[in-house]
Amino acid sequence: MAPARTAESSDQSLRVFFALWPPPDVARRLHQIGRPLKQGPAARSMRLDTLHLTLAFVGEVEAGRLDALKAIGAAIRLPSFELRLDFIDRWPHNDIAWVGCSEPSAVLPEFAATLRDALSAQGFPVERRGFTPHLTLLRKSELPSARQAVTPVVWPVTEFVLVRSRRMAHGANYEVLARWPSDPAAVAPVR
Ligand code: 2AM
Repeated sequence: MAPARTAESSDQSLRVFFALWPPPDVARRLHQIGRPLKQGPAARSMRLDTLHLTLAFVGEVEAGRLDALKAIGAAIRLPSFELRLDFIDRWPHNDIAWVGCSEPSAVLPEFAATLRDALSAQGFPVERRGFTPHLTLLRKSELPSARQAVTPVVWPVTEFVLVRSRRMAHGANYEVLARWPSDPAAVAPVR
């Protein structure tokens, strides 16, 4: 008989990414923005508990490499900062409706770049396409592809997380594997 495999045996592969996860009150306000936007028969709202802003999508990794990912997260300091999400838009290439910042803080792209460099240096595949900070509200949306201002939602960012994604029949299910608090004293990403 083949040896039993535990849920996290080292040859198991996991789909993972680094993200900012909104606190419950921010998630609720963002979810409320998405609700009236559900245009089109196939449009699907992201569930309240799944809202996030991706910093670096890593993709499938061997479970045995999780410690290396956690070491990367632990070695980078995220400055504390505020995100002011104030418009919605839709990308025609993938039909997602998302919320973004018209005046993005420089911290976010700098931090995402630092994270991606660290991942790359450890041999993890990272997407090199430009980083557009966005938080997906709807998939398969038929919202017009034109920016629309929304009542700003201010998100005090106090941590970043490593997340596992499992694809289920009803959509993705996310599990936070590790979290790192931001550093109020840091002014730029430090590695
Ligand atoms: P999205 O919100 O723009 O779809 C988990 O899949 C998260 O990683 C999603 O939030 C998704 O962003 C993001 N992501 C970035 N690149 C991805 C890729 N190549 N495949 C799947 N998800 C990706």
